[in-house]
Amino acid sequence: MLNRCELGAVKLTFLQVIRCKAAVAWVAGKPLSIEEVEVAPPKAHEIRIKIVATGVCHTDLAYLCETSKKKKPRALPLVLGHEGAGVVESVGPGVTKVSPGDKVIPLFLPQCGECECCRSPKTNLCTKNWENLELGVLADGTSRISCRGQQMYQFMGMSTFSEYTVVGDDNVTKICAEAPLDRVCLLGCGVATGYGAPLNTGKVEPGSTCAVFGLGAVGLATVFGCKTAGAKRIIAVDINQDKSEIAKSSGATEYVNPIDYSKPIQEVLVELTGGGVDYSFECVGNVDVMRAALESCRPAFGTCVIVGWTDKADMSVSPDDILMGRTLKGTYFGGWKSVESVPRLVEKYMSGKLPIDQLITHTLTLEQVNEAFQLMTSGQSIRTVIRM
Ligand code: CXF
Ligand code: ZN
Repeated sequence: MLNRCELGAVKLTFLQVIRCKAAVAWVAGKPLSIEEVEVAPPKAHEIRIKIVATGVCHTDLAYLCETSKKKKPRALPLVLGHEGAGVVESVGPGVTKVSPGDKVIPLFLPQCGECECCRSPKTNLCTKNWENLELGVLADGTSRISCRGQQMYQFMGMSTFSEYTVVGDDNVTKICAEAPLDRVCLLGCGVATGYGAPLNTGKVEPGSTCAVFGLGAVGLATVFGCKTAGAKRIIAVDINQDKSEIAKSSGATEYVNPIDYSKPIQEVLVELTGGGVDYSFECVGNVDVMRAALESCRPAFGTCVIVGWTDKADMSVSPDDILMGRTLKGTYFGGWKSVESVPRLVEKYMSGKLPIDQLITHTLTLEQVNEAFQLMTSGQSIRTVIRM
């Protein structure tokens, strides 16, 4: 039984539904539309976040526009966005790790700390609530965002293209109070994924030769990760010549444009390196580029890491390439155990050891989210950040 003093400590708060703006995907492949949505209070073990900034990642657009090869069609209507940062507005019962006012980054990959994967040092792929996150709902099978009475799916349980969202408490991490949210939001996906790929998944060794395919935010963070790992040669590959300078300032030692050659880029790289690279990274999400990246690796011990996301087609691999000692791996969220690692990556950024600013070429409003997609597909932007 509670005594008077304990009773006095019990705070009863009645949380209200919040009406705010969100970018809604009603139809696959069509522009998002800005709507007034209702964001319900957080239930047990959930956190309602005021999103301050969100990056626009290529996966948001690919998910909206590409048809999955898997049998399931995309669940619509949907609120996209999975690279956000914000401030805790309220918490549901049972939440202990954050309080209102804390700065946080929502995480599409949870870290529950309890599942078999969380307990293993071999992987970061927490299995908590996995099916629901993929479906676009929270742990109880529903979403907290609705529009004119209709439930909206929450992309990967996130929906950062909304002024407010609700996420599970294993899908969030508290970061330092000084962090600029319109920069560190990129640690919610692109920069964490790219930077971790060579360090955690490829395990690039000092003196190695690396090739990075695709020089968006993920690819450039991968280049920087290769540099951090001590790679001697880092060959940046992209069909957009405009990327060559930023690739070099991110740590690339060479830039190669496949358009400049009549033969396949893998043959060019094998020749350039006298047999193939030690490590290659596919940061596009294109199955033909994935094959090229694998074939760029040297036999015997070359490793190819798939970093870019797609589910629209199968990739083809010649068994002979694998038989001859090449390793094909994939990375999800750069191999980072999310909750514990993202605050450290924020600290790294704050101390100047992890560049993010140069990747942010455009800052727009939520109303301009479709322009952000256009800037991305036309190759004009590296990352657009939406400030709410
Ligand atoms: C994706 C992978 C699929 C879920 C959302 C995030 N990675 C990078 O964009
Ligand atoms: Zn992403």
